[in-house]
Amino acid sequence: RIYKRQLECRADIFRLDAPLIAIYESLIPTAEEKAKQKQLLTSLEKLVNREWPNTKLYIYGSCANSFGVSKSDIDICFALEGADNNKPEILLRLAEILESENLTNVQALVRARVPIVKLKDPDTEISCDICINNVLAVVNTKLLRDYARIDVRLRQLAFIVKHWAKSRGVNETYHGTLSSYAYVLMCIHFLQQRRPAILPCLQGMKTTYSVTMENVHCAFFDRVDELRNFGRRNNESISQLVWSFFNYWAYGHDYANSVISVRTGGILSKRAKDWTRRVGNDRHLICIEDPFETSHDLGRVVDKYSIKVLREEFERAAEVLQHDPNPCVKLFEPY
Ligand code: 3AT
Ligand code: MG
Repeated sequence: RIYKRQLECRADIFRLDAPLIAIYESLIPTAEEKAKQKQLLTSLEKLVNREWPNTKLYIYGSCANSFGVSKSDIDICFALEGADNNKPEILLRLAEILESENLTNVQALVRARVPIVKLKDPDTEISCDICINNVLAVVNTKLLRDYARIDVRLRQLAFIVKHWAKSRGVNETYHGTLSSYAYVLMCIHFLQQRRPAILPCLQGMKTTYSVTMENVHCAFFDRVDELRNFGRRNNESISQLVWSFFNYWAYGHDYANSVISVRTGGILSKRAKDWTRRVGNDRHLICIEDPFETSHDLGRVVDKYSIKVLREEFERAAEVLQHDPNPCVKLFEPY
């Protein structure tokens, strides 16, 4: 299957630039929506501070990494020292407090891989997930946001890819497909690989930001304002990039041997990472290295059924972009 077919890009691909940009723009949350998210965070922080004074809530995930579309749920991290051994009790207490206020759909999911409290603000209809001390997620949120500030084509590509994945039902980790976080890493890696490159490898540059969290040393170059012109020697447009992205994952990627790695800005071998066989539930059928937790494969949720679904969807997208008379509708058609 690999290298089965690399299509020659259709000549009129540029006609898709305007509609793709229009879709991207329609998905961007409004300033009003961002302000409401901030307000909700502030009022939640006040509630939390009544029980736990001088603590802070941090937004992470798509509402903070700049890859959030309109009406996304807010992911919140409650930073509380010494809480790591009794997260369930704290989350249950937090749920009690939130329920006694004006919040609805409050639910503590204490047995999840990342235990959380879910809630909804009835005034704004915004839903939130609050977790405790998931600090690495706050750092990977910053890494993604910093990449997005270098070249606007990353945000455009990632919005289109996320919108496609949600429309086609392949953004559901509990069904064995990939998280939004994984798709954004795939987009960053893809733009690092263009020639000339559209994105640099921030973790391969001089360290200007570093923290150690959960025994993981996180270091990268974060003065991204200095990199605003980085991708200017590459003038590929969004239609070409979307086309190439899906062609890469449909026909170009070597699923048997390759690991994509934003951390190194390149491809690693599965053998070098010892990701060649199934260990427990980790099958490594599509390998996406976490930039900080390098033993963590974001493709580990994918199983032998869902890998087929994913690859068929990549191929479908490539075909639609190549041949369909109306690709911007067909690409996002509900499955
Ligand atoms: P949506 O717009 O909500 O689909 P998102 O970027 O908020 O996209 P998630 O809600 O799935 O994505 O995840 C929230 C954040 O949690 C994103 C990332 O900072 C972190 N995260 C998610 N999955 C992982 C993972 N497997 N390993 C480390 N961090 C993760
Ligand atoms: Mg989210």
